[in-house]
Amino acid sequence: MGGSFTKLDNVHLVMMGLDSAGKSTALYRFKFDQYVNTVPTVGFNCEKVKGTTGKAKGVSFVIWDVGGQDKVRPLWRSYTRSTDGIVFVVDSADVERMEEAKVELLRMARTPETVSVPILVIANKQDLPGAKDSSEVEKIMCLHELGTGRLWSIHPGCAVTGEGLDEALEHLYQMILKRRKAAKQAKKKR
Ligand code: G3D
Ligand code: MG
Repeated sequence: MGGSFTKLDNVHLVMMGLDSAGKSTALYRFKFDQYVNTVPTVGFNCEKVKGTTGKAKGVSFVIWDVGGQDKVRPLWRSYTRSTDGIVFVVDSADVERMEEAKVELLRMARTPETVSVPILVIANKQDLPGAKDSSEVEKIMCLHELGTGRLWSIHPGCAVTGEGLDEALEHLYQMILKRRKAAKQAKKKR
């Protein structure tokens, strides 16, 4: 992991969320900048992706896409242990499953390994009729429960068209830089 925060080394990200939220679609959007038809993920997918926007331009992201079906969720822990950032993808049109998504997100966010890892929530599937906008998703999922001490942010997106994804990734990268900077300053003070 890591290295100096000024050096543009590989940034490791883990993508999580319930099955069918759009994680793999988002991953292939990042990778190929086009729509790729996905099949339910068995095990995991991993791709190296170059950032395209703002501060994240040219930065290499290694993105792990971990399957979301309930029987593999216990495996999430082994991926979150040494990651720089977490991308949590939510289906904004599936209000019925937001409670389940919330429980999984909070459970994951509270594990000791991830307490200070920045979290980007993507309110995905904004193209669907009836999709909740990101502020509604934020309310329904009670994201304030992530706590004030934690770096987190929610962004609207559509993995099918790619809309919103690059901006969201750049924001996550900025949070990662912020965390590295804070960790470095804390080290100096000691
Ligand atoms: P997962 O990896 O989180 O399990 P997938 O989810 O990426 O496999 O996506 C599950 C389904 O949601 C796919 O449809 C995919 O095309 C669709 N999807 C993903 N992102 C979006 C989006 O932003 N908008 C819309 N409308 N659909 C999206 P199928 O039909 O193949 O199951
Ligand atoms: Mg998948």
